[in-house]
Amino acid sequence: MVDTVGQVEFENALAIPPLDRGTVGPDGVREFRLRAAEGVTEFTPGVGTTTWGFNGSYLGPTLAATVGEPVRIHVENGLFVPTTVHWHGMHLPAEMDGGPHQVIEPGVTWSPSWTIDQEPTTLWYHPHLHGETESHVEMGLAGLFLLEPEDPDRFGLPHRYGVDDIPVIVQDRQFTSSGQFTTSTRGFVGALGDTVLVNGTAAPYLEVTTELVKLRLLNGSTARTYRFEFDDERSFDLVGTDGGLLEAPHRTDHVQLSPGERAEIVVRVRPGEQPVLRSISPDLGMPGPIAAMNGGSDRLDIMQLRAAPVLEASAPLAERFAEISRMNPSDAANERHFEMDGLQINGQSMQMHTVNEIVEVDTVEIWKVRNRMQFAHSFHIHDVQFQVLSVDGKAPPPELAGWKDTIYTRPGVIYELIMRFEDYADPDTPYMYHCHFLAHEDAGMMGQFTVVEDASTAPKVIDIPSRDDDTAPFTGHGGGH
Ligand SMILES: [Cu+2]
Repeated sequence: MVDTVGQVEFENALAIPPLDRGTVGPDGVREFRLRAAEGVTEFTPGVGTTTWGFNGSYLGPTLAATVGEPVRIHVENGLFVPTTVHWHGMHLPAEMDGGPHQVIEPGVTWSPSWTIDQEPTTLWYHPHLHGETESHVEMGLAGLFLLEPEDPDRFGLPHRYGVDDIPVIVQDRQFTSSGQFTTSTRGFVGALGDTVLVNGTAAPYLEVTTELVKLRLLNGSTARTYRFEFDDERSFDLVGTDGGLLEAPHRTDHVQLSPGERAEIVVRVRPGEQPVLRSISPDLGMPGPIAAMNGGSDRLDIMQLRAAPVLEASAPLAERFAEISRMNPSDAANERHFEMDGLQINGQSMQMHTVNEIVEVDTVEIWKVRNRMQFAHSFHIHDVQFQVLSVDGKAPPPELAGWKDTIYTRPGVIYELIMRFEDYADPDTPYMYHCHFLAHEDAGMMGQFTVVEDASTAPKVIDIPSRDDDTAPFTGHGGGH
């Protein structure tokens, strides 16, 4: 069990990843440049850790585009191994998705483009190379991708990046005695670190200068689930989940996120106070001793907020946001079942050439997902944001009532999800669905689906370009290059 509550000194100012709005070229496309490369990061002054980052040594810039805009991202692989970059939560053509089929070889630049066509929200990007996702994310390859509304002043939500709209990328890491990353402490869920980094900062504090501050929480960890709360158990407003705003702020005193999930919360502070964001014993739904081996008893100090002696007034938060139009189960053209058992889905492991599910374009489907184990899993679907119809036959709780792309699947519980596969038919390029515990995904707990015009003629086997180093193992943390 890890317990750092009350022991973290909060001596480092929280790093804010640079906001990158790219540049709009003559063709009207907003263009961004990312370069993945190895570097050295000092999480502790004087101790250099070998890390990977985009446009820097650890993590990457926060990309931002406005809903409706065409974008193009030039991703250069400056590493010594192949990688990919997946736009988690993004609705886009499969060949732009950055999954296991869009490999970027060392020295190569990949330039996907699409038009932002979904609700404003907090997305993120990270590698998705089959079998290597955990190691690449652990080394530091991840960043946020903000989809902004045309009218940022709407609903009274704080929206000044780095001032009252704060990225909070939470990751746990374990360090060797020489200060290098290691993933040697593992539960069934994967690597569990004893040091929390927020935006790559250990023991962070955030100076708050406004009455209301919005935190964009991303669980950027590979395996750990957090149950975020404040040390004084204050309540705050949960305003958004993975794919967009809730219909109304949900007043609560905690929010639980499994790997890959996001939550936007608005916190009110009083002058001079210093509340601590922490994670206390996430409810994993596993039997006690098993939960304890997977972080279920862990208590972690995350970040201190330091409110200024005088705070700038904030606009009042709206009591209601926009209505979410509910997808109707009677409109569903198809119902599929996904049984998670062991490290497989429906008794199958990920095969690069196998299309497990074929979906017809412009249809609504219901996916029923069940984790048959006593151990934790989660379920993430590419391309779409889904709505949760039911959890264990009951209406979803407020935190699952909005748009989601990743959901924690408690043992034994059936999650009924509904989604629309609006466009981008392509019978030859699959999207992924998978457990977002990255070690499970790497072990093959993943399947592929295509979105096609005509399911009766779509291939169930696809060609995959051969790669010389297809089976080359990851050379390990700490590099040596
Ligand atoms: Cu899993």
